[in-house]
Amino acid sequence: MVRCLEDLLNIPNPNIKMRLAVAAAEDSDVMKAVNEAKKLDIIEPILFGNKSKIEEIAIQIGMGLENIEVCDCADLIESAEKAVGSVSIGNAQFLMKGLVDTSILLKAVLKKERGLRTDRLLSHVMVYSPKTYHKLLFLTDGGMNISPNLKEKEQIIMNAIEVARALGVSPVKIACLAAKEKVDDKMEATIDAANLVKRGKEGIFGNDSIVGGPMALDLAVSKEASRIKRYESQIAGDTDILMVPNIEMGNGIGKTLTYMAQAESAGIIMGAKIPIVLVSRADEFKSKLYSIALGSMIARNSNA
Ligand code: COD
Repeated sequence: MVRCLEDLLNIPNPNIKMRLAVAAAEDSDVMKAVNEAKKLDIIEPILFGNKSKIEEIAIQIGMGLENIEVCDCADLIESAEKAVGSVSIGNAQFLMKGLVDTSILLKAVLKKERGLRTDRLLSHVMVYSPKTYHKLLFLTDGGMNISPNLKEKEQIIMNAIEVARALGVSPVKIACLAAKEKVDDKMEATIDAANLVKRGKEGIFGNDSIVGGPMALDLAVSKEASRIKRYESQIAGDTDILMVPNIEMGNGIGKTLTYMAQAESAGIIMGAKIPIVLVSRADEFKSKLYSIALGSMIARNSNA
């Protein structure tokens, strides 16, 4: 079981290394993380982007490019297209966002002709290890789906459960967040949360998961708050996955964990044929390294 994100760097590696295509690799922290992951034998990288900038950064950070494929691209769109193209044809087993905008990369992934879509929704899953919480905390979806409907939320939960299970979480406890605990006709998040709990009881998320909600964030992560508010739930104060109703709440909780609680993190997009490592450009080197390790583990699981 993975108890902290550092554990991701110590998962025994089989002989086959996963090849990672990095879109717009010309970023110092991205290249440092890629270099470290290569040294740890987690990946074999292919770098797409502005070749002269990549070479310049490689010198600055002491990264040898002798055995690394570097593909020169004219701009960010070409970097995204070519990196996506390399996973489409099987040259790489997973993809990472470098300096390119999230939406540019995701639009390239979503093009039908690339063959990377499945019948599932693509969604973003973050994993945090806040010092103030007793276990890893998963957050979804603060990175891709802007305002998902009920059906999309079901798939967002399924994608996050897949990541939690890959890290050994069992049972998986999912809190469907809203602004309050009672269903309110004026608040769609509360209505959807109640429906998701119902769907969970019907078994669509598997036997090993418990869905709760609607609930506010304090009840999801604090037993004390739940006791004071007399809120009874198997998952109160012991949530694994925070499922947010929209991208703004997800983005806000994620940035708060990073900047106010100094929580380390890893981020990934699930639901495509391959995992996509997606972290904010401002995220530090460690977060990028953990995300690569997480992506490599998921890619290995799906190639096994
Ligand atoms: N999963 C699977 N297919 C999808 C998804 C998804 N999540 N989203 C769209 N599609 C399919 C649609 O069914 C359609 O066939 C095609 O892709 C295009 O759909 P559009 O026109 O709705 O999508 P786009 O290309 O305009 O936008 C998709 C994005 C993911 C780019 C968009 O939703 C987006 O910009 N999300 C926010 C990303 C972001 O900026 N995050 C910032 C925080 S890091």
